[in-house]
Amino acid sequence: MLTRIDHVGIAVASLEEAIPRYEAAFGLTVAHQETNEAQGVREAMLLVHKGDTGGSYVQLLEPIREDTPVGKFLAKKGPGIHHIAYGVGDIDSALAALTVAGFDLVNKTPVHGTAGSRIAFMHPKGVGGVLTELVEAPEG
Ligand code: CMX
Ligand code: CO
Repeated sequence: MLTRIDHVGIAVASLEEAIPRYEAAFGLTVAHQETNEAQGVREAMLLVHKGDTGGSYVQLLEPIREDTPVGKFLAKKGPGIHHIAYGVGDIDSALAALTVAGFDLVNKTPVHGTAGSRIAFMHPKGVGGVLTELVEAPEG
């Protein structure tokens, strides 16, 4: 079902502060930046590796408000790893299979993710405390 690690999501207080750290440490560059109102974040994707099935990224996440998943996480736990995201070829069949297997899905149907991708989250309680995202890359 899974085709790659698409990204590791990292909660940060400030993108302006966090991006130069990844540039300086690893020479990564920002491949994409956007605000996703529905997810409550400003995000920057830094490319780590280009693979056969799509890229692998570090996703830096700055909350746009306190009352958002990343805003609440920062307030409770401080900056750090927020979620892991796996690539899938067909997110609809992946979600159907996870539903049959009894997993608790935050998104029962896909929602809008980075750069037009389709994404869905599994609740961390059902995955050993790991907030888990599935990503179907956009066409082309
Ligand atoms: N990783 C692991 N556990 C987490 C977590 C995370 N990122 N966020 C919350 N939790 C845990 C909390 O520790 C808490 O556990 P306890 O009950 O043991 O204390 C529990 O989940 C509830 O935490 P909460 O702060 O009350 O948060 P909510 O219930 O309001 O929301 C969740 C939790 C997972 C439903 C919400 O964060 C969510 O919908 N996440 C998916 C969307 C998202 O994260 N969007 C931002 C990223 C967008 C992107 O990647 O593109
Ligand atoms: Co993500």
